[in-house]
Amino acid sequence: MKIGIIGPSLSGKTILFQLLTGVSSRIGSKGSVLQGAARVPDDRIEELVKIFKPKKTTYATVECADFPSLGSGCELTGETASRLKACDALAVVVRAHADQSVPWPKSPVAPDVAFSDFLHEMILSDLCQVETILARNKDKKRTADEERVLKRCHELLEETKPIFAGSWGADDEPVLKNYAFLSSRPVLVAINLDEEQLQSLAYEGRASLQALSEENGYPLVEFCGSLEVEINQMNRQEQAVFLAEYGLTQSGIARFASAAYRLLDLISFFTVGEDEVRAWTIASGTSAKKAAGKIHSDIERGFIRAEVINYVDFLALGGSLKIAREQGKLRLEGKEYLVKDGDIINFRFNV
Ligand SMILES: Nc1nc2c(ncn2[C@@H]2O[C@H](COP(=O)(O)OP(=O)(O)OP(=O)(O)O)[C@@H](O)[C@H]2O)c(=O)[nH]1
Ligand SMILES: [Mg+2]
Repeated sequence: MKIGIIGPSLSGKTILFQLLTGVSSRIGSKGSVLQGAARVPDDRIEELVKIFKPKKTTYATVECADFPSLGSGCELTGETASRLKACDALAVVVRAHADQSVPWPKSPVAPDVAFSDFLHEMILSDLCQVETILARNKDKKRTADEERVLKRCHELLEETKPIFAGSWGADDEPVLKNYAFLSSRPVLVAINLDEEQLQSLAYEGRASLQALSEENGYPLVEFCGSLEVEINQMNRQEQAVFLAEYGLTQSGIARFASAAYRLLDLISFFTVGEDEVRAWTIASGTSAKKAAGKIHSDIERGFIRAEVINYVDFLALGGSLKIAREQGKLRLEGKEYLVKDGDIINFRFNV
């Protein structure tokens, strides 16, 4: 599962990507897509570390890809569109700050205009594809599901709506997945502000960005690229004091990573102990047996039972596995159990 960072040129994509992943863009040549993993902040991990004092701590991560810039109208070439399809979600970075030292590709563009340009490009690219499919395969037999989904996609796109904004049922999902239209992906809108805008949350285009976000179900993250660079150099305590001045509790990078994780519909389960406290990433709706396979294929193969307690219940019991066990609060779950976000799991297996 991967989120692609895209947007008009000089909007702040690479700065965001570098701070998220620690990967320097100088490694890649111009025009290539760089990949890296961003740590997903999690207060629960921090609590678990206090309790278990492990030798090692491992956070969940989310895969990010930094794309080369789009033109000033966010034109999507066929090549970029197909490269973006390798991503499960998109983060569109648009610029609200007007810092003179950062040039505009042509003339200044308000962030809502830039975002709706991108949205239209994505819709147009899908519309072309849907029409080609519908025309090319006129006499080809399609299943009723395919026919219905394609028609509905066509309707939405003609109304300039992304496919993601449609209401889809379980029968539609496999078809949508198969065609992999760009606008069927969830989108995060990341708005690069200057410091004053971050403080006042007043900038041109904010209201219409919020309307677009609401209409389509796209979350927004507001950040200030240059401030994030400073925050990145501070220790935890300094960060907290600094962020409080902006009425924030988390850096833009942290908010972005969390939002990307949610957008990709990922959840975490934990394994705990003196050696390691670790978050493991799974898609929501993953069974206990499959989740075990994340740790090791042997554990999946030899799966017997999962001993489970949710983080919330664990904390309510004073953070003691011993007490949880004594009180019978460690549930034994079978292989079909659907793992919940925050489950602390000990897998019992046989090799
Ligand atoms: N003043 C100011 N400058 C910023 C901010 N965010 C990014 N920049 C600067 O803007 C320039 C472009 O940032 P990048 O992160 O490289 O933007 P990009 O979208 O990756 O650019 P391309 O890949 O060339 O399209 C850099 O010089 C950054 O230092 C910000 O919040 N404020
Ligand atoms: Mg860049």
